[in-house]
Amino acid sequence: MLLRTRQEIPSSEITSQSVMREFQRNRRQFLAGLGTMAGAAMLPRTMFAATKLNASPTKYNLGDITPQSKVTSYNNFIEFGPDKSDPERNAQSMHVRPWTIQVDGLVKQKKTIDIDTLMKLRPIEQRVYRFRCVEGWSMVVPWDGFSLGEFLKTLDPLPSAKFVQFFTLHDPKQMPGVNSSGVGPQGYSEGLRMDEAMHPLTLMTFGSYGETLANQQGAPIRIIVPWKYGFKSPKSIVRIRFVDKQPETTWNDLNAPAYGFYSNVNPSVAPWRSQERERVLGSGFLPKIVGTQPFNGYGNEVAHLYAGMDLRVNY
Ligand SMILES: Nc1nc2c(c(=O)[nH]1)N[C@H]1C(S)=C(S)[C@@H](COP(=O)(O)O)O[C@H]1N2
Ligand SMILES: [Mo]
Repeated sequence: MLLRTRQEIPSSEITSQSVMREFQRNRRQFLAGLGTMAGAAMLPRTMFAATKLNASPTKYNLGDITPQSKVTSYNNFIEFGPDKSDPERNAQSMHVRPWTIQVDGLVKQKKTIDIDTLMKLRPIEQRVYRFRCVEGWSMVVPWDGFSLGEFLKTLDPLPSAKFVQFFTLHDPKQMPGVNSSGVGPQGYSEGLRMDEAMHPLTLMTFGSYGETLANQQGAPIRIIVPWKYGFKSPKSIVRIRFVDKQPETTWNDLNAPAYGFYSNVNPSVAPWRSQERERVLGSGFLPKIVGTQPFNGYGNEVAHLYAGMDLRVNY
Protein backbone atom coordinates (compact mmCIF):
# COMPACT_ATOMS: atom_id res chain seq x y z
CA MET A 1 0.00 0.00 0.00
CA LEU A 2 1.27 3.41 -0.94
CA LEU A 3 -0.03 5.17 2.11
CA ARG A 4 2.03 5.32 5.29
CA THR A 5 1.44 6.94 8.62
CA ARG A 6 3.65 9.92 9.12
CA GLN A 7 5.82 8.35 11.81
CA GLU A 8 6.40 5.20 9.78
CA ILE A 9 8.37 6.82 7.00
CA PRO A 10 12.10 6.28 7.32
CA SER A 11 13.89 9.36 6.09
CA SER A 12 16.42 7.24 4.26
CA GLU A 13 13.75 5.72 2.09
CA ILE A 14 12.51 7.16 -1.15
CA THR A 15 8.96 8.09 -0.32
CA SER A 16 6.42 9.35 -2.76
CA GLN A 17 6.92 12.66 -0.99
CA SER A 18 10.48 13.01 -2.15
CA VAL A 19 9.43 11.71 -5.53
CA MET A 20 6.89 14.48 -5.50
CA ARG A 21 9.53 17.09 -4.75
CA GLU A 22 11.61 15.75 -7.57
CA PHE A 23 8.55 15.79 -9.74
CA GLN A 24 7.94 19.43 -8.93
CA ARG A 25 11.52 20.37 -9.74
CA ASN A 26 11.48 18.53 -13.00
CA ARG A 27 7.96 19.20 -13.99
CA ARG A 28 8.63 21.97 -16.46
CA GLN A 29 11.37 20.08 -18.31
CA PHE A 30 9.23 16.98 -18.10
CA LEU A 31 6.26 18.80 -19.57
CA ALA A 32 8.34 20.30 -22.32
CA GLY A 33 9.60 16.85 -23.18
CA LEU A 34 6.25 15.20 -23.12
CA GLY A 35 4.24 17.72 -25.03
CA THR A 36 0.88 18.48 -23.53
CA MET A 37 0.70 15.64 -21.01
CA ALA A 38 -0.02 16.86 -17.52
CA GLY A 39 -0.82 15.65 -14.07
CA ALA A 40 -1.15 12.09 -12.90
CA ALA A 41 -1.05 10.51 -16.36
CA MET A 42 2.63 11.24 -16.74
CA LEU A 43 3.72 9.63 -13.50
CA PRO A 44 5.35 6.28 -14.16
CA ARG A 45 3.67 3.34 -12.43
CA THR A 46 6.62 2.86 -10.14
CA MET A 47 5.98 6.22 -8.51
CA PHE A 48 2.26 6.02 -7.76
CA ALA A 49 -0.55 3.59 -8.14
CA ALA A 50 -2.19 4.33 -11.46
CA THR A 51 -5.16 6.62 -11.59
CA LYS A 52 -8.00 4.60 -12.96
CA LEU A 53 -10.15 7.26 -14.54
CA ASN A 54 -11.72 7.25 -17.97
CA ALA A 55 -11.06 10.94 -18.08
CA SER A 56 -7.91 12.00 -19.83
CA PRO A 57 -5.81 14.05 -17.43
CA THR A 58 -4.39 16.01 -20.37
CA LYS A 59 -7.52 18.14 -20.20
CA TYR A 60 -6.80 19.33 -16.68
CA ASN A 61 -4.73 22.42 -16.42
CA LEU A 62 -3.41 21.40 -13.03
CA GLY A 63 -0.53 23.77 -12.45
CA ASP A 64 2.28 23.02 -10.02
CA ILE A 65 1.80 20.77 -7.02
CA THR A 66 1.32 22.92 -3.90
CA PRO A 67 4.05 22.44 -1.29
CA GLN A 68 2.89 19.96 1.36
CA SER A 69 3.91 22.32 4.16
CA LYS A 70 1.47 24.92 2.82
CA VAL A 71 -1.35 22.40 2.46
CA THR A 72 -0.98 21.29 6.10
CA SER A 73 -0.57 24.75 7.63
CA TYR A 74 -3.24 26.83 5.86
CA ASN A 75 -6.51 25.08 6.67
CA ASN A 76 -10.22 25.52 7.13
CA PHE A 77 -11.50 23.29 9.93
CA ILE A 78 -13.78 25.53 11.89
CA GLU A 79 -14.23 23.04 14.74
CA PHE A 80 -10.62 23.82 15.65
CA GLY A 81 -10.87 27.58 15.33
CA PRO A 82 -11.62 30.30 12.76
CA ASP A 83 -8.11 31.18 11.57
CA LYS A 84 -6.10 29.37 8.91
CA SER A 85 -3.37 28.50 11.41
CA ASP A 86 -5.76 27.26 14.14
CA PRO A 87 -6.39 23.74 12.80
CA GLU A 88 -2.70 22.85 12.64
CA ARG A 89 -2.20 24.08 16.20
CA ASN A 90 -5.41 22.73 17.75
CA ALA A 91 -6.17 19.50 15.91
CA GLN A 92 -3.13 17.51 17.02
CA SER A 93 -4.87 16.11 20.09
CA MET A 94 -7.81 14.70 18.10
CA HIS A 95 -7.93 10.92 18.53
CA VAL A 96 -8.01 9.28 15.11
CA ARG A 97 -7.85 5.68 16.44
CA PRO A 98 -9.97 3.82 17.16
CA TRP A 99 -12.29 5.35 14.54
CA THR A 100 -15.50 4.02 13.09
CA ILE A 101 -17.97 5.20 10.50
CA GLN A 102 -21.65 4.63 11.04
CA VAL A 103 -23.69 3.90 7.91
CA ASP A 104 -27.45 4.33 8.13
CA GLY A 105 -30.56 5.72 6.49
CA LEU A 106 -31.92 4.17 3.28
CA VAL A 107 -29.59 1.22 3.11
CA LYS A 108 -30.20 -2.53 3.10
CA GLN A 109 -28.33 -3.00 6.34
CA LYS A 110 -27.12 -0.34 8.74
CA LYS A 111 -23.59 -0.92 9.94
CA THR A 112 -20.52 0.47 11.61
CA ILE A 113 -17.22 0.15 9.80
CA ASP A 114 -13.78 0.38 11.29
CA ILE A 115 -11.42 2.74 9.49
CA ASP A 116 -8.68 0.12 9.12
CA THR A 117 -11.10 -2.33 7.52
CA LEU A 118 -12.33 0.40 5.20
CA MET A 119 -8.81 1.31 4.10
CA LYS A 120 -8.22 -2.26 2.98
CA LEU A 121 -11.37 -2.45 0.90
CA ARG A 122 -9.69 -1.22 -2.29
CA PRO A 123 -6.17 -0.42 -3.44
CA ILE A 124 -5.33 3.15 -2.52
CA GLU A 125 -4.63 5.34 -5.53
CA GLN A 126 -3.03 8.74 -5.72
CA ARG A 127 -4.97 11.42 -7.56
CA VAL A 128 -3.58 14.85 -8.26
CA TYR A 129 -6.53 17.23 -8.04
CA ARG A 130 -7.10 20.95 -8.19
CA PHE A 131 -8.93 22.17 -5.07
CA ARG A 132 -10.71 25.53 -4.88
CA CYS A 133 -12.06 27.29 -1.79
CA VAL A 134 -14.94 29.74 -2.19
CA GLU A 135 -12.77 32.26 -0.32
CA GLY A 136 -10.72 32.61 -3.50
CA TRP A 137 -7.65 30.44 -3.05
CA SER A 138 -6.70 27.20 -4.73
CA MET A 139 -4.16 24.43 -4.48
CA VAL A 140 -3.08 21.31 -6.33
CA VAL A 141 -2.77 18.26 -4.09
CA PRO A 142 -1.92 14.60 -4.59
CA TRP A 143 -4.65 12.92 -2.54
CA ASP A 144 -4.57 9.23 -1.61
CA GLY A 145 -7.76 7.20 -1.51
CA PHE A 146 -10.26 5.42 -3.70
CA SER A 147 -13.53 6.35 -5.37
CA LEU A 148 -16.27 6.89 -2.83
CA GLY A 149 -18.67 5.11 -5.23
CA GLU A 150 -16.71 1.86 -4.88
CA PHE A 151 -17.43 1.93 -1.17
CA LEU A 152 -21.05 3.09 -1.47
CA LYS A 153 -21.81 0.22 -3.87
CA THR A 154 -20.77 -2.33 -1.24
CA LEU A 155 -23.37 -0.86 1.14
CA ASP A 156 -26.40 -1.66 -1.06
CA PRO A 157 -28.28 1.63 -0.76
CA LEU A 158 -32.02 1.27 -1.42
CA PRO A 159 -33.39 2.55 -4.74
CA SER A 160 -35.17 5.29 -2.78
CA ALA A 161 -31.78 6.74 -1.70
CA LYS A 162 -31.26 9.89 -3.79
CA PHE A 163 -28.70 11.79 -1.70
CA VAL A 164 -25.84 10.96 0.64
CA GLN A 165 -25.16 12.90 3.80
CA PHE A 166 -21.83 13.05 5.65
CA PHE A 167 -21.22 14.03 9.26
CA THR A 168 -17.99 15.12 10.89
CA LEU A 169 -16.96 14.17 14.42
CA HIS A 170 -18.54 16.51 16.95
CA ASP A 171 -16.66 16.42 20.24
CA PRO A 172 -16.29 19.68 22.18
CA LYS A 173 -13.69 18.02 24.42
CA GLN A 174 -11.40 17.50 21.44
CA MET A 175 -12.52 20.41 19.30
CA PRO A 176 -11.93 23.71 21.08
CA GLY A 177 -13.66 25.82 18.43
CA VAL A 178 -16.75 23.75 17.84
CA ASN A 179 -19.10 25.46 20.30
CA SER A 180 -18.46 28.90 18.85
CA SER A 181 -18.35 27.72 15.23
CA GLY A 182 -22.05 27.57 14.40
CA VAL A 183 -21.70 23.84 13.70
CA GLY A 184 -24.64 22.15 15.46
CA PRO A 185 -24.54 19.12 17.76
CA GLN A 186 -24.96 16.72 14.82
CA GLY A 187 -21.54 17.85 13.54
CA TYR A 188 -20.45 19.55 10.32
CA SER A 189 -22.63 18.05 7.65
CA GLU A 190 -22.48 18.03 3.90
CA GLY A 191 -24.40 16.26 1.20
CA LEU A 192 -24.15 15.10 -2.38
CA ARG A 193 -26.69 13.88 -4.87
CA MET A 194 -26.27 10.14 -5.40
CA ASP A 195 -24.84 10.52 -8.91
CA GLU A 196 -22.31 13.08 -7.64
CA ALA A 197 -21.28 10.75 -4.82
CA MET A 198 -20.96 7.83 -7.28
CA HIS A 199 -18.90 9.81 -9.80
CA PRO A 200 -15.43 8.25 -10.13
CA LEU A 201 -13.72 11.59 -9.41
CA THR A 202 -15.30 11.78 -5.92
CA LEU A 203 -12.58 10.52 -3.63
CA MET A 204 -12.81 8.84 -0.26
CA THR A 205 -9.56 10.25 1.02
CA PHE A 206 -7.19 8.79 3.60
CA GLY A 207 -4.05 10.70 2.80
CA SER A 208 -2.12 13.19 0.76
CA TYR A 209 1.44 13.23 -0.60
CA GLY A 210 1.60 9.49 0.13
CA GLU A 211 1.04 9.95 3.87
CA THR A 212 -2.04 9.59 6.03
CA LEU A 213 -3.95 12.86 6.37
CA ALA A 214 -2.74 15.28 8.99
CA ASN A 215 -5.42 15.86 11.63
CA GLN A 216 -5.96 19.41 10.37
CA GLN A 217 -6.70 18.00 6.90
CA GLY A 218 -9.51 15.81 8.27
CA ALA A 219 -7.82 12.62 9.44
CA PRO A 220 -8.47 9.78 9.33
CA ILE A 221 -10.99 10.11 6.50
CA ARG A 222 -12.57 12.84 4.43
CA ILE A 223 -14.24 13.28 1.08
CA ILE A 224 -12.73 15.28 -1.78
CA VAL A 225 -15.04 16.55 -4.53
CA PRO A 226 -12.70 18.37 -6.89
CA TRP A 227 -15.27 20.20 -9.03
CA LYS A 228 -17.01 21.82 -6.04
CA TYR A 229 -15.94 24.52 -3.61
CA GLY A 230 -13.87 23.25 -0.70
CA PHE A 231 -16.65 23.33 1.89
CA LYS A 232 -18.33 20.43 0.02
CA SER A 233 -15.33 18.26 1.05
CA PRO A 234 -16.09 17.34 4.69
CA LYS A 235 -13.38 16.22 7.12
CA SER A 236 -13.03 13.59 9.85
CA ILE A 237 -16.20 11.74 8.87
CA VAL A 238 -17.97 9.54 11.44
CA ARG A 239 -21.31 8.95 9.74
CA ILE A 240 -22.71 8.42 6.25
CA ARG A 241 -26.47 8.49 5.80
CA PHE A 242 -28.53 7.76 2.69
CA VAL A 243 -31.63 9.92 2.32
CA ASP A 244 -34.40 10.48 -0.22
CA LYS A 245 -34.49 14.30 -0.12
CA GLN A 246 -31.87 16.99 -0.52
CA PRO A 247 -30.37 17.11 2.98
CA GLU A 248 -29.63 20.10 5.12
CA THR A 249 -25.97 21.04 5.13
CA THR A 250 -24.00 23.12 7.63
CA TRP A 251 -23.07 26.07 5.44
CA ASN A 252 -26.36 26.15 3.62
CA ASP A 253 -28.14 26.23 7.01
CA LEU A 254 -25.91 29.06 8.23
CA ASN A 255 -26.25 31.19 5.10
CA ALA A 256 -28.25 29.72 2.24
CA PRO A 257 -27.85 32.60 -0.26
CA ALA A 258 -24.06 32.43 0.07
CA TYR A 259 -23.60 28.65 0.13
CA GLY A 260 -25.74 26.77 -2.35
CA PHE A 261 -26.33 23.06 -2.07
CA TYR A 262 -24.57 22.31 -5.37
CA SER A 263 -21.73 24.80 -5.09
CA ASN A 264 -20.04 23.68 -8.26
CA VAL A 265 -17.09 25.92 -8.98
CA ASN A 266 -18.55 28.56 -11.28
CA PRO A 267 -16.64 31.73 -12.16
CA SER A 268 -19.80 33.39 -13.47
CA VAL A 269 -21.79 33.18 -10.21
CA ALA A 270 -20.83 35.47 -7.32
CA PRO A 271 -22.98 34.41 -4.35
CA TRP A 272 -21.06 36.63 -1.93
CA ARG A 273 -17.87 37.53 -3.74
CA SER A 274 -16.54 37.26 -7.28
CA GLN A 275 -15.36 33.77 -8.18
CA GLU A 276 -13.66 34.78 -11.42
CA ARG A 277 -10.11 34.50 -10.14
CA GLU A 278 -8.17 32.53 -7.58
CA ARG A 279 -4.94 32.95 -5.65
CA VAL A 280 -2.65 29.95 -6.07
CA LEU A 281 -1.46 28.90 -2.61
CA GLY A 282 2.25 28.55 -2.13
CA SER A 283 3.04 30.26 -5.42
CA GLY A 284 5.56 32.62 -3.87
CA PHE A 285 6.00 36.05 -2.38
CA LEU A 286 3.92 37.73 -5.05
CA PRO A 287 1.02 35.31 -5.22
CA LYS A 288 -0.02 34.03 -8.59
CA ILE A 289 -3.59 34.91 -9.54
CA VAL A 290 -5.23 32.78 -12.23
CA GLY A 291 -8.67 32.61 -13.82
CA THR A 292 -11.09 30.14 -12.24
CA GLN A 293 -12.42 27.46 -14.56
CA PRO A 294 -16.02 26.22 -14.63
CA PHE A 295 -16.30 23.04 -12.55
CA ASN A 296 -12.73 23.80 -11.45
CA GLY A 297 -11.52 22.42 -14.81
CA TYR A 298 -13.45 19.13 -14.55
CA GLY A 299 -16.33 20.14 -16.82
CA ASN A 300 -15.66 17.45 -19.42
CA GLU A 301 -16.15 14.82 -16.74
CA VAL A 302 -19.02 16.25 -14.71
CA ALA A 303 -21.02 18.83 -16.68
CA HIS A 304 -23.40 16.11 -17.90
CA LEU A 305 -24.55 15.56 -14.30
CA TYR A 306 -26.22 18.97 -14.45
CA ALA A 307 -27.67 18.86 -17.96
CA GLY A 308 -30.90 20.85 -18.09
CA MET A 309 -30.25 22.61 -14.77
CA ASP A 310 -29.81 26.37 -14.63
CA LEU A 311 -26.53 26.62 -12.76
CA ARG A 312 -27.01 30.34 -12.13
CA VAL A 313 -30.02 29.40 -10.03
CA ASN A 314 -28.79 26.05 -8.72
CA TYR A 315 -25.38 27.21 -7.55
N1 LIG B 1 -15.50 19.21 9.26
C1 LIG B 1 -15.13 20.22 8.47
N2 LIG B 1 -14.85 19.97 7.18
C2 LIG B 1 -14.45 20.97 6.36
C3 LIG B 1 -14.36 22.30 6.85
C4 LIG B 1 -14.66 22.53 8.22
O1 LIG B 1 -14.58 23.67 8.72
N3 LIG B 1 -15.01 21.46 8.99
N4 LIG B 1 -13.99 23.34 6.00
C5 LIG B 1 -14.22 23.11 4.56
C6 LIG B 1 -13.62 24.15 3.74
S1 LIG B 1 -14.38 25.66 3.70
C7 LIG B 1 -12.52 23.93 2.97
S2 LIG B 1 -11.92 25.09 1.91
C8 LIG B 1 -11.79 22.65 3.07
C9 LIG B 1 -10.35 22.93 3.43
O2 LIG B 1 -9.59 21.75 3.37
P1 LIG B 1 -8.04 21.84 3.72
O3 LIG B 1 -7.91 22.50 5.04
O4 LIG B 1 -7.56 20.42 3.73
O5 LIG B 1 -7.42 22.65 2.63
O6 LIG B 1 -12.32 21.76 4.05
C10 LIG B 1 -13.74 21.74 4.12
N5 LIG B 1 -14.16 20.71 5.05
MO1 LIG C 1 -13.50 26.83 1.88
